[in-house]
Amino acid sequence: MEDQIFIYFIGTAGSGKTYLTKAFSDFLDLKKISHIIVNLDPGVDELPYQPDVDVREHFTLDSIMERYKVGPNGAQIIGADLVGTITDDLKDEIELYEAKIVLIDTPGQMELFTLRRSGEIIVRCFGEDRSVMVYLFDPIVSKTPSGFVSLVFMASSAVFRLNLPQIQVLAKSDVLSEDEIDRILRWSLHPETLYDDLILERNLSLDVFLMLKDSGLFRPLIPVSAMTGFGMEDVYDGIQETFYGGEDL
Ligand SMILES: Nc1nc2c(ncn2[C@@H]2O[C@H](COP(=O)(O)OP(=O)(O)OP(=O)(O)O)[C@@H](O)[C@H]2O)c(=O)[nH]1
Ligand SMILES: [Mg+2]
Repeated sequence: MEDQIFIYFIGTAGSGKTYLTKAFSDFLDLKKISHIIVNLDPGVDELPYQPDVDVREHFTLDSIMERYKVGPNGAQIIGADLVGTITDDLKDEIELYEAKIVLIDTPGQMELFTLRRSGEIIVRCFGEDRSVMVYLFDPIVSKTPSGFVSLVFMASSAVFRLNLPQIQVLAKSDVLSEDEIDRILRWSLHPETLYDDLILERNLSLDVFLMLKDSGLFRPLIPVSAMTGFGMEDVYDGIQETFYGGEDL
């Protein structure tokens, strides 16, 4: 379907991808925008949403462990690689729906999607010009300057690998105090304040920091909460901005 948009939710394990996928889907429901959810995590037991397309219809972590006689970590890697072999099937299943937006919930550990070839294969197969990633910053990791910088590096690696536009969100912002949120947002908007805080905690060469800053990979973080629905409109605006320069989808 032309004009279909693919939104990939990507972040470290437990950062809130699955619940944010659900919260954004609820928001699109309210706006009456047709969309579907694709679950790419073969290891998940329970989901807070009903996936329209589900990798578990093809294989699960348990089926891989049994078939290949491997433990859970090995099965995760095999599962990530197997996804790359069924992309055409998934694409056919997605096309049956003719939905305007396709929300894609990616597997637990982000490296399974960003570092293994299958992530790239999926993005290319589904259509890279119509795709954007929402990168989740874990709220607890984001609280310290070194944690925040580490997440910027990880977000950068996802852009570098998948070559997609990226919207950065501060996930589960309801677990942070207002002061904490303000401080983290300030770092994302004015990275020089981050450097000042960072050198109190860790020794990072100014050259490395300036390289990161000048790479353009610091984005204004959008605070969101899947729990309260906070920030969904801002994420939506960010996506519109990416594709239509701000015009409504
Ligand atoms: N307080 C709060 N908790 C949240 C929010 N979003 C998710 N959680 C909780 O955080 C935990 C992990 O959330 P998930 O959405 O499953 O995270 P994930 O990134 O999909 O996790 P994996 O796929 O297992 O890596 C769950 O127990 C959620 O209840 C949020 O906005 N606020
Ligand atoms: Mg998940």
